Amino acid sequence: MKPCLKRAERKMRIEKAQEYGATVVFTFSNTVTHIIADKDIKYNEILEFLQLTEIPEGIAVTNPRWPGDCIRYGKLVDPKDFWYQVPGCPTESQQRNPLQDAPISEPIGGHSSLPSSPPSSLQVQPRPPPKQQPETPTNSQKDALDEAIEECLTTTPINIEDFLGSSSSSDTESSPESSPKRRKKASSSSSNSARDWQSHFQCMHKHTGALNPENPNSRTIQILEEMMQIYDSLKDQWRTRSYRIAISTLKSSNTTYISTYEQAISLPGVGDRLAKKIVEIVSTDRLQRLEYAKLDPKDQILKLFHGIYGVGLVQARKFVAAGYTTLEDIKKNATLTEPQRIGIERYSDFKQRIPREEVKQHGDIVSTALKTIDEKVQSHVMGSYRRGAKDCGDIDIILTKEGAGVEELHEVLEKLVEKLFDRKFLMCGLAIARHDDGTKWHGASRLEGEGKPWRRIDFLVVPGEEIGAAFLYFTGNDVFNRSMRLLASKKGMRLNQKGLYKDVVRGKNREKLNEGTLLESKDEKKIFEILGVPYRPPEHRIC
Ligand code: TTP
Ligand code: MG
Repeated sequence: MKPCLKRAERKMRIEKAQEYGATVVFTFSNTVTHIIADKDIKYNEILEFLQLTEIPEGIAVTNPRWPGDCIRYGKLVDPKDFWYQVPGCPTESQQRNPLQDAPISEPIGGHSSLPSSPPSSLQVQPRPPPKQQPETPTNSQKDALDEAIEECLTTTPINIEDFLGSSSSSDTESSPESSPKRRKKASSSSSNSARDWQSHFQCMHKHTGALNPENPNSRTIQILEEMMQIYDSLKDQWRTRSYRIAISTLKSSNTTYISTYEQAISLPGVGDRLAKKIVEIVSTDRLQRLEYAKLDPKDQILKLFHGIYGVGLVQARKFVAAGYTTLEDIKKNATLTEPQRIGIERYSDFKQRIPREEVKQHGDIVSTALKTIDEKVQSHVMGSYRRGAKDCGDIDIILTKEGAGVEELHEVLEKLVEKLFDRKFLMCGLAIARHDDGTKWHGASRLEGEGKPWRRIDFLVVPGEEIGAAFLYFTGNDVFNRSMRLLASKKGMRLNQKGLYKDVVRGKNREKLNEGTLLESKDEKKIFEILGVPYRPPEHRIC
């Protein structure tokens, strides 16, 4: 079933959907979650074309207005709303969807193998509201920026199209010059309105990441976060994004207990489905969709395989499609690269979170070894460790030296790796990526002692001049990074792990025609300053 991409509008829609994280497939399978038909196609023609007698439950069939509205409203609007229906589509009561009355409906990762009816134990008694919080926080708790953010969050719906659009990168960023509409907007902005639009960005918010037990919505946030993690692990960027926005909104509105549909739907970034889910959580103290997801064997297997080092989602899906159900199956039957083989052997080691204290010990071993190679080379533990996490997924270490370029640091890295293998700290190398702008080395390390687990460790070589931009990038988290880059882009600048630039000239398709002029790369705080963002210490960069 080769798609006809001759129609320009269809081609454009496909590209746009991919830009926003959709995976477009040209053969029908159980990984499909949405079928988007051209506007002149009827429901029975779709069935005929797909050679089906009915559309399997859990798959939404829509007209092209649906993806457009998802982008316009910055969330997944309900594909069952009548204006998205394809002509001839059976009405809800005609559809045999046993889940339709339950407040859940989204399939995860395209699987529709959900239990066929909601558990009989579903309770509908609303959970009693937690201890009431004072309606307004004291002024001393907020600064002017927080107030602007709060005002913006409660009065202005987040319209993703305002800051996403014809994208320039995988992060779907765009700059003010990317569309006439946006150009006009930017040029007519007063400083106040500039502040307003800036406050939509995650990087303008103070985030501690820790769940505030005082927040009356903390249970709702906790369950939504679990659900988001599942979507995230399945690389479902759309749903992950809308959950993230909703969670961020709930974290900000920490004085009101959100318990009704009306309250939930009035929150910025919360649409019909999420509002229903919030009500379900408040009413039943749990989310059925989350429980199904945890039970669904196919989701579990996909997650298991996707967790292997070196196995991406496409490969993981292939393993599932080949009928493998265990790591042992893959090990015995699949053709694997050496890193993937190690990824399986050390699966449980690599999956364990690493206690902060242990990350520090690994970091200390590296810095001690470095001193014997070149006293002036420094190592810094980055990622979640720098953000103050109590445990980390891996150990990210930057190697840098004042005045040194990549070539000099490459040599240091080579010697370091050799030394650390010799002293049996490094257990294996998994990948190495050498670029002109730096080198990444992936491997595993282990502390001395019986039965100590292997830990994933990454070395990143960063020239001394670029350390500020690298600190910013490798501290993360990734959403914070995207927000910062997006903000830079809105201001006509460009931010990457090497620096902040201005005057980047872009071509017709947003391709970069020059590198631009470097504004700052060495000093992390100056980058915040130039962007007009209040400096956020690493522990406040969790979105
Ligand atoms: P990671 O080690 O993947 O993430 P982390 O250290 O924040 O979390 P974990 O404890 O699970 O290891 O990446 C390190 C930083 O690199 C991350 O904080 C931000 C940046 N980064 C991105 O900006 N985008 C990405 O896609 C990745 C993988 C990393
Ligand atoms: Mg990390």
